[in-house]
Amino acid sequence: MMDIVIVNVAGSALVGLIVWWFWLSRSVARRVDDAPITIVAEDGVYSPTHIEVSRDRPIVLRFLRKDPSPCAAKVIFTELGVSADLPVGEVQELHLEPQPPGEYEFVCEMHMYRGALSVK
Ligand SMILES: [Cu+2]
Repeated sequence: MMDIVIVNVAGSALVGLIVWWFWLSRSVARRVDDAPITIVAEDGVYSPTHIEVSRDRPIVLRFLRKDPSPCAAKVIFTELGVSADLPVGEVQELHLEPQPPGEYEFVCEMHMYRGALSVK
């Protein structure tokens, strides 16, 4: 009887964690229309991971690569055909053409770093 209770509690906690994770990972989208923010590449993640901008407006993104490993050396916007070299410890500003609404992925060359640009 006690075993079943423990399993249920653990199960609920796990479900809760998964829900929280997905909800959180969507909710941390950062709007960058008015004040460009800096996307930091460190420890295998871009932070923030999810950027939100308005449609049909020029997009300015700043990248700061803190990870010295070659993995983080390049950022690639797959759908947009845009890529940029990221020098270590230096802010690199990227100017993108206005885009129609959609979800645009940005990754490192090995696709270990992953981020999403939402145009709304
Ligand atoms: Cu990489």
